[in-house]
Amino acid sequence: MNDNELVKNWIDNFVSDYGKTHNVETKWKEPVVGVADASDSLYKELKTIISPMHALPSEIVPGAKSVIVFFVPFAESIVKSNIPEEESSREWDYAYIETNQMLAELNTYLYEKITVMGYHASNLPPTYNYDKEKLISDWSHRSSAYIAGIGKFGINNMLITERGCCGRLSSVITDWKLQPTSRTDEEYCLYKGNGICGKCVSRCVNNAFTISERDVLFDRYKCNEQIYEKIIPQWPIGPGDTCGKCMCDIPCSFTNPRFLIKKSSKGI
Ligand code: B12
Ligand code: SF4
Ligand code: SF4
Repeated sequence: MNDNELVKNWIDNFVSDYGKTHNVETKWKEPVVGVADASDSLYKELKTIISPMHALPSEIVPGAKSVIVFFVPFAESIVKSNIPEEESSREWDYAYIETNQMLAELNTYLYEKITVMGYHASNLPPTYNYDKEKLISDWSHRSSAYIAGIGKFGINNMLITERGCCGRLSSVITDWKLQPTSRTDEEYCLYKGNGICGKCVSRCVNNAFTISERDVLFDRYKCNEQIYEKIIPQWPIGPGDTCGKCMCDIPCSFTNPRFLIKKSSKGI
Protein backbone atom coordinates (compact mmCIF):
# COMPACT_ATOMS: atom_id res chain seq x y z
CA MET A 1 0.00 0.00 0.00
CA ASN A 2 1.47 3.40 -0.96
CA ASP A 3 1.15 6.52 1.23
CA ASN A 4 -1.88 7.92 -0.66
CA GLU A 5 -3.71 4.59 -0.27
CA LEU A 6 -2.83 4.54 3.43
CA VAL A 7 -4.41 8.00 3.91
CA LYS A 8 -7.50 7.00 1.91
CA ASN A 9 -7.86 3.91 4.12
CA TRP A 10 -7.64 5.98 7.31
CA ILE A 11 -10.38 8.31 6.06
CA ASP A 12 -12.67 5.57 4.67
CA ASN A 13 -12.42 3.50 7.87
CA PHE A 14 -12.93 6.51 10.14
CA VAL A 15 -16.13 7.51 8.31
CA SER A 16 -17.56 3.99 8.04
CA ASP A 17 -16.79 3.18 11.73
CA TYR A 18 -18.02 6.52 13.11
CA GLY A 19 -21.69 5.48 13.29
CA LYS A 20 -20.74 2.31 15.22
CA THR A 21 -19.04 4.24 18.02
CA HIS A 22 -21.12 7.44 18.12
CA ASN A 23 -24.81 8.03 18.71
CA VAL A 24 -25.55 9.65 15.33
CA GLU A 25 -28.40 9.24 12.86
CA THR A 26 -26.55 10.56 9.79
CA LYS A 27 -25.45 8.00 7.20
CA TRP A 28 -22.55 8.77 4.86
CA LYS A 29 -21.38 7.24 1.60
CA GLU A 30 -17.77 6.45 0.68
CA PRO A 31 -15.61 9.62 0.80
CA VAL A 32 -13.88 11.09 -2.24
CA VAL A 33 -10.25 11.76 -1.29
CA GLY A 34 -7.50 13.70 -3.06
CA VAL A 35 -4.18 15.44 -2.52
CA ALA A 36 -3.18 18.92 -3.68
CA ASP A 37 0.44 19.93 -4.16
CA ALA A 38 0.94 22.63 -1.49
CA SER A 39 3.15 24.57 -3.90
CA ASP A 40 0.55 24.51 -6.71
CA SER A 41 0.53 28.00 -8.28
CA LEU A 42 -3.29 28.16 -7.97
CA TYR A 43 -2.86 28.79 -4.21
CA LYS A 44 -1.21 32.14 -4.99
CA GLU A 45 -4.16 33.00 -7.29
CA LEU A 46 -6.59 32.51 -4.39
CA LYS A 47 -5.15 35.67 -2.83
CA THR A 48 -6.72 37.52 -5.77
CA ILE A 49 -9.77 35.29 -6.37
CA ILE A 50 -10.88 35.02 -2.71
CA SER A 51 -9.01 37.64 -0.63
CA PRO A 52 -5.43 38.77 0.11
CA MET A 53 -5.98 37.22 3.56
CA HIS A 54 -6.53 33.74 2.10
CA ALA A 55 -3.62 31.66 3.45
CA LEU A 56 -1.07 29.75 1.46
CA PRO A 57 -0.62 26.20 2.84
CA SER A 58 2.90 27.18 4.03
CA GLU A 59 1.45 30.08 6.03
CA ILE A 60 -0.45 27.53 8.13
CA VAL A 61 2.09 24.67 8.15
CA PRO A 62 5.64 25.95 7.44
CA GLY A 63 7.30 23.81 4.77
CA ALA A 64 3.91 22.40 3.70
CA LYS A 65 4.13 19.86 0.87
CA SER A 66 0.61 18.40 0.57
CA VAL A 67 -3.02 19.24 1.27
CA ILE A 68 -5.22 16.20 1.89
CA VAL A 69 -8.87 16.88 0.96
CA PHE A 70 -11.91 14.73 1.56
CA PHE A 71 -15.56 15.06 0.52
CA VAL A 72 -18.03 12.97 2.53
CA PRO A 73 -21.35 12.46 0.68
CA PHE A 74 -24.67 12.27 2.54
CA ALA A 75 -26.96 9.23 2.16
CA GLU A 76 -29.65 9.91 -0.46
CA SER A 77 -32.53 9.85 2.08
CA ILE A 78 -31.10 12.95 3.79
CA VAL A 79 -31.01 14.85 0.51
CA LYS A 80 -34.52 13.74 -0.50
CA SER A 81 -35.89 14.93 2.87
CA ASN A 82 -34.64 18.46 2.09
CA ILE A 83 -36.47 18.85 -1.24
CA PRO A 84 -39.94 20.11 -0.14
CA GLU A 85 -40.75 23.32 1.79
CA GLU A 86 -38.73 26.50 2.23
CA GLU A 87 -37.21 25.54 5.59
CA SER A 88 -34.48 22.90 5.68
CA SER A 89 -35.58 19.46 6.90
CA ARG A 90 -34.80 18.10 10.33
CA GLU A 91 -32.68 15.33 8.71
CA TRP A 92 -30.64 17.92 6.76
CA ASP A 93 -30.05 19.97 9.92
CA TYR A 94 -28.94 16.85 11.82
CA ALA A 95 -26.63 15.82 8.95
CA TYR A 96 -25.08 19.30 9.00
CA ILE A 97 -24.45 19.29 12.77
CA GLU A 98 -23.31 15.66 12.99
CA THR A 99 -21.06 15.89 9.91
CA ASN A 100 -19.35 19.03 11.22
CA GLN A 101 -18.62 17.16 14.47
CA MET A 102 -17.48 14.03 12.62
CA LEU A 103 -15.17 16.06 10.32
CA ALA A 104 -13.67 17.95 13.28
CA GLU A 105 -12.85 14.59 14.90
CA LEU A 106 -11.51 13.21 11.60
CA ASN A 107 -9.22 16.24 11.25
CA THR A 108 -7.88 15.59 14.77
CA TYR A 109 -7.48 11.88 14.01
CA LEU A 110 -5.46 12.65 10.85
CA TYR A 111 -3.43 15.28 12.73
CA GLU A 112 -2.50 12.64 15.32
CA LYS A 113 -1.73 9.92 12.73
CA ILE A 114 0.55 12.30 10.79
CA THR A 115 2.36 13.94 13.72
CA VAL A 116 3.13 10.58 15.34
CA MET A 117 5.10 9.79 12.15
CA GLY A 118 7.24 12.90 12.79
CA TYR A 119 5.55 15.23 10.27
CA HIS A 120 3.56 18.40 10.97
CA ALA A 121 -0.11 18.91 10.16
CA SER A 122 -2.97 21.40 10.49
CA ASN A 123 -6.10 20.79 12.56
CA LEU A 124 -8.56 23.30 11.09
CA PRO A 125 -12.32 23.29 11.70
CA PRO A 126 -14.57 22.21 8.79
CA THR A 127 -16.60 25.46 9.04
CA TYR A 128 -17.41 28.60 11.10
CA ASN A 129 -13.82 29.73 10.36
CA TYR A 130 -14.86 32.88 8.49
CA ASP A 131 -15.21 36.64 8.81
CA LYS A 132 -18.82 37.16 9.92
CA GLU A 133 -19.11 40.49 8.05
CA LYS A 134 -17.40 39.61 4.77
CA LEU A 135 -18.64 35.98 4.88
CA ILE A 136 -15.26 34.81 3.58
CA SER A 137 -12.78 32.39 5.15
CA ASP A 138 -9.00 32.61 5.21
CA TRP A 139 -8.97 28.89 4.33
CA SER A 140 -11.41 27.66 1.68
CA HIS A 141 -11.61 23.86 1.90
CA ARG A 142 -13.38 23.52 -1.44
CA SER A 143 -10.74 25.53 -3.28
CA SER A 144 -8.18 22.97 -2.10
CA ALA A 145 -10.56 20.22 -3.21
CA TYR A 146 -10.67 21.85 -6.65
CA ILE A 147 -6.86 22.13 -6.78
CA ALA A 148 -6.58 18.44 -5.81
CA GLY A 149 -8.90 17.63 -8.73
CA ILE A 150 -11.64 15.85 -6.74
CA GLY A 151 -14.31 18.15 -8.17
CA LYS A 152 -15.32 21.17 -10.21
CA PHE A 153 -17.56 24.08 -9.21
CA GLY A 154 -21.23 24.33 -10.15
CA ILE A 155 -22.87 27.69 -10.80
CA ASN A 156 -24.40 27.32 -7.30
CA ASN A 157 -20.75 27.43 -5.97
CA MET A 158 -20.90 23.82 -4.85
CA LEU A 159 -17.97 21.53 -5.40
CA ILE A 160 -19.35 18.75 -7.61
CA THR A 161 -17.47 15.46 -7.22
CA GLU A 162 -17.90 12.08 -8.91
CA ARG A 163 -20.40 11.43 -6.04
CA GLY A 164 -22.20 14.73 -6.50
CA CYS A 165 -22.25 17.83 -4.32
CA CYS A 166 -24.53 16.81 -1.43
CA GLY A 167 -22.10 16.33 1.41
CA ARG A 168 -19.46 18.22 3.34
CA LEU A 169 -15.71 18.49 3.04
CA SER A 170 -12.54 19.34 4.89
CA SER A 171 -8.77 19.44 4.41
CA VAL A 172 -5.51 18.82 6.27
CA ILE A 173 -2.25 20.57 5.38
CA THR A 174 0.99 18.68 6.04
CA ASP A 175 4.73 18.70 5.34
CA TRP A 176 4.46 14.98 4.45
CA LYS A 177 5.08 14.57 0.70
CA LEU A 178 2.17 12.68 -0.86
CA GLN A 179 1.44 12.15 -4.55
CA PRO A 180 -0.78 15.00 -5.87
CA THR A 181 -3.96 13.78 -7.59
CA SER A 182 -4.70 15.06 -11.09
CA ARG A 183 -7.19 17.69 -12.34
CA THR A 184 -9.29 17.49 -15.47
CA ASP A 185 -10.08 20.48 -17.71
CA GLU A 186 -13.62 19.19 -18.27
CA GLU A 187 -16.45 21.08 -16.54
CA TYR A 188 -18.92 18.92 -14.58
CA CYS A 189 -21.68 21.57 -14.29
CA LEU A 190 -24.09 21.32 -17.24
CA TYR A 191 -24.54 25.09 -17.40
CA LYS A 192 -20.80 25.74 -17.46
CA GLY A 193 -20.13 22.93 -19.90
CA ASN A 194 -23.19 22.97 -22.18
CA GLY A 195 -25.16 26.13 -21.32
CA ILE A 196 -28.12 24.01 -20.14
CA CYS A 197 -29.82 23.17 -16.81
CA GLY A 198 -29.63 26.02 -14.25
CA LYS A 199 -31.96 24.08 -11.95
CA CYS A 200 -29.99 25.05 -8.82
CA VAL A 201 -30.68 28.73 -9.51
CA SER A 202 -34.44 28.19 -9.68
CA ARG A 203 -34.29 26.03 -6.51
CA CYS A 204 -32.94 28.94 -4.43
CA VAL A 205 -35.52 30.03 -1.85
CA ASN A 206 -34.18 33.55 -1.30
CA ASN A 207 -33.19 34.77 -4.81
CA ALA A 208 -29.46 34.69 -4.06
CA PHE A 209 -28.58 34.06 -7.73
CA THR A 210 -28.99 36.39 -10.72
CA ILE A 211 -28.33 35.32 -14.29
CA SER A 212 -26.92 38.12 -16.42
CA GLU A 213 -26.27 36.96 -20.00
CA ARG A 214 -24.27 33.72 -19.34
CA ASP A 215 -22.83 34.93 -16.03
CA VAL A 216 -24.30 33.81 -12.73
CA LEU A 217 -23.93 36.27 -9.87
CA PHE A 218 -24.21 35.12 -6.25
CA ASP A 219 -25.26 37.37 -3.36
CA ARG A 220 -23.83 35.66 -0.27
CA TYR A 221 -25.66 38.13 2.00
CA LYS A 222 -29.05 37.01 0.61
CA CYS A 223 -28.02 33.42 1.30
CA ASN A 224 -26.83 34.31 4.78
CA GLU A 225 -30.16 36.06 5.45
CA GLN A 226 -32.05 32.86 4.60
CA ILE A 227 -29.86 30.78 6.90
CA TYR A 228 -29.42 33.11 9.88
CA GLU A 229 -32.24 35.66 9.83
CA LYS A 230 -35.26 33.41 9.33
CA ILE A 231 -36.37 30.34 11.29
CA ILE A 232 -33.54 28.56 13.12
CA PRO A 233 -34.96 25.41 14.72
CA GLN A 234 -33.34 24.56 18.06
CA TRP A 235 -32.79 20.80 17.96
CA PRO A 236 -31.59 18.81 20.99
CA ILE A 237 -28.15 18.47 19.29
CA GLY A 238 -27.84 22.15 18.25
CA PRO A 239 -29.24 24.91 16.02
CA GLY A 240 -30.47 24.10 12.49
CA ASP A 241 -28.72 27.05 10.78
CA THR A 242 -28.83 25.54 7.29
CA CYS A 243 -30.66 25.66 3.96
CA GLY A 244 -29.05 23.78 1.05
CA LYS A 245 -32.16 23.85 -1.18
CA CYS A 246 -29.96 24.80 -4.18
CA MET A 247 -28.07 21.50 -3.94
CA CYS A 248 -31.04 19.10 -3.52
CA ASP A 249 -33.18 17.73 -6.39
CA ILE A 250 -30.69 18.77 -9.05
CA PRO A 251 -28.75 16.67 -11.62
CA CYS A 252 -25.47 17.07 -9.70
CA SER A 253 -26.81 16.15 -6.22
CA PHE A 254 -25.43 12.58 -6.35
CA THR A 255 -23.12 12.37 -9.35
CA ASN A 256 -21.06 14.20 -11.92
CA PRO A 257 -24.00 15.16 -14.19
CA ARG A 258 -21.86 14.76 -17.31
CA PHE A 259 -22.21 11.00 -16.74
CA LEU A 260 -26.01 11.42 -17.08
CA ILE A 261 -25.60 13.18 -20.43
CA LYS A 262 -23.18 10.55 -21.68
CA LYS A 263 -25.64 7.78 -20.70
CA SER A 264 -28.60 9.37 -22.50
CA SER A 265 -28.27 10.81 -25.99
CA LYS A 266 -31.54 12.71 -25.35
CA GLY A 267 -29.90 14.56 -22.47
CA ILE A 268 -31.70 15.01 -19.15
C1 B12 B 1 -18.53 31.48 4.62
C2 B12 B 1 -19.29 30.23 4.24
C3 B12 B 1 -20.64 30.38 3.92
C4 B12 B 1 -21.32 31.75 3.80
C5 B12 B 1 -20.93 32.35 2.41
C6 B12 B 1 -21.10 31.35 1.25
C7 B12 B 1 -20.30 31.60 -0.03
N1 B12 B 1 -20.62 30.88 -1.08
O1 B12 B 1 -19.40 32.38 -0.10
C8 B12 B 1 -22.80 31.36 3.98
C9 B12 B 1 -23.13 31.36 5.47
C10 B12 B 1 -23.81 32.23 3.24
C11 B12 B 1 -22.77 29.90 3.50
C12 B12 B 1 -23.84 29.23 2.96
C13 B12 B 1 -23.80 27.91 2.57
N2 B12 B 1 -22.80 27.02 2.80
CO1 B12 B 1 -21.05 27.53 3.43
N3 B12 B 1 -19.29 27.86 3.97
C14 B12 B 1 -18.66 28.96 4.22
C15 B12 B 1 -17.17 28.65 4.55
C16 B12 B 1 -16.97 28.72 6.06
C17 B12 B 1 -16.17 29.55 3.82
C18 B12 B 1 -16.49 29.76 2.33
C19 B12 B 1 -15.85 31.01 1.76
O2 B12 B 1 -14.84 31.49 2.20
N4 B12 B 1 -16.49 31.55 0.74
C20 B12 B 1 -15.91 32.62 -0.04
C21 B12 B 1 -15.62 32.09 -1.43
C22 B12 B 1 -14.89 33.12 -2.26
O3 B12 B 1 -14.79 30.91 -1.33
P1 B12 B 1 -15.37 29.44 -1.55
O4 B12 B 1 -16.85 29.53 -1.65
O5 B12 B 1 -14.84 28.51 -0.51
O6 B12 B 1 -14.73 28.97 -2.93
C23 B12 B 1 -15.00 29.68 -4.12
C24 B12 B 1 -13.76 30.26 -4.78
O7 B12 B 1 -12.65 29.49 -4.53
C25 B12 B 1 -14.17 30.29 -6.20
N5 B12 B 1 -13.25 30.22 -7.30
C26 B12 B 1 -13.54 31.01 -8.33
N6 B12 B 1 -12.62 30.88 -9.25
C27 B12 B 1 -11.73 29.96 -8.83
C28 B12 B 1 -10.57 29.50 -9.46
C29 B12 B 1 -9.76 28.57 -8.79
C30 B12 B 1 -8.52 28.11 -9.44
C31 B12 B 1 -10.13 28.09 -7.51
C32 B12 B 1 -9.29 27.10 -6.82
C33 B12 B 1 -11.32 28.57 -6.91
C34 B12 B 1 -12.10 29.52 -7.57
O8 B12 B 1 -15.14 29.24 -6.39
C35 B12 B 1 -15.53 28.71 -5.15
C36 B12 B 1 -17.06 28.51 -5.14
O9 B12 B 1 -17.72 29.72 -5.36
C37 B12 B 1 -17.00 27.18 4.00
C38 B12 B 1 -16.04 26.29 4.83
C39 B12 B 1 -14.61 26.64 4.46
N7 B12 B 1 -13.84 27.15 5.38
O10 B12 B 1 -14.20 26.45 3.34
C40 B12 B 1 -18.47 26.65 4.02
C41 B12 B 1 -18.92 25.78 2.85
C42 B12 B 1 -18.47 26.43 1.56
N8 B12 B 1 -20.38 25.84 2.94
C43 B12 B 1 -21.00 24.75 2.54
C44 B12 B 1 -22.40 24.62 2.40
C45 B12 B 1 -22.93 23.22 2.10
C46 B12 B 1 -23.26 25.73 2.55
C47 B12 B 1 -24.79 25.80 2.40
C48 B12 B 1 -25.48 24.80 1.47
C49 B12 B 1 -25.50 25.79 3.78
C50 B12 B 1 -25.98 24.45 4.27
N9 B12 B 1 -25.10 23.63 4.80
O11 B12 B 1 -27.14 24.14 4.24
C51 B12 B 1 -24.94 27.26 1.85
C52 B12 B 1 -24.74 27.31 0.31
C53 B12 B 1 -24.50 28.66 -0.25
C54 B12 B 1 -24.03 28.69 -1.68
N10 B12 B 1 -24.89 28.35 -2.64
O12 B12 B 1 -22.87 29.02 -1.95
C55 B12 B 1 -19.98 23.65 2.20
C56 B12 B 1 -19.88 23.41 0.68
C57 B12 B 1 -19.92 21.95 0.25
C58 B12 B 1 -19.75 21.80 -1.25
N11 B12 B 1 -20.19 20.65 -1.78
O13 B12 B 1 -19.22 22.65 -1.93
C59 B12 B 1 -18.65 24.23 2.88
C60 B12 B 1 -17.35 23.86 2.16
C61 B12 B 1 -18.61 23.70 4.34
C62 B12 B 1 -18.03 22.29 4.46
N12 B12 B 1 -17.06 22.10 5.35
O14 B12 B 1 -18.43 21.38 3.76
N13 B12 B 1 -21.52 29.38 3.65
S1 SF4 C 1 -27.99 22.10 -11.09
FE1 SF4 C 1 -27.28 22.17 -13.21
S2 SF4 C 1 -26.56 24.28 -13.51
FE2 SF4 C 1 -26.73 23.96 -11.29
S3 SF4 C 1 -24.65 23.31 -10.66
FE3 SF4 C 1 -25.83 21.44 -11.09
S4 SF4 C 1 -25.40 20.95 -13.24
FE4 SF4 C 1 -24.77 23.10 -12.90
S1 SF4 D 1 -28.38 27.79 0.57
FE1 SF4 D 1 -30.53 28.44 0.33
S2 SF4 D 1 -30.53 30.68 0.25
FE2 SF4 D 1 -28.41 29.96 -0.02
S3 SF4 D 1 -28.14 29.94 -2.23
FE3 SF4 D 1 -28.78 27.86 -1.62
S4 SF4 D 1 -31.04 27.86 -1.75
FE4 SF4 D 1 -30.36 29.99 -1.85
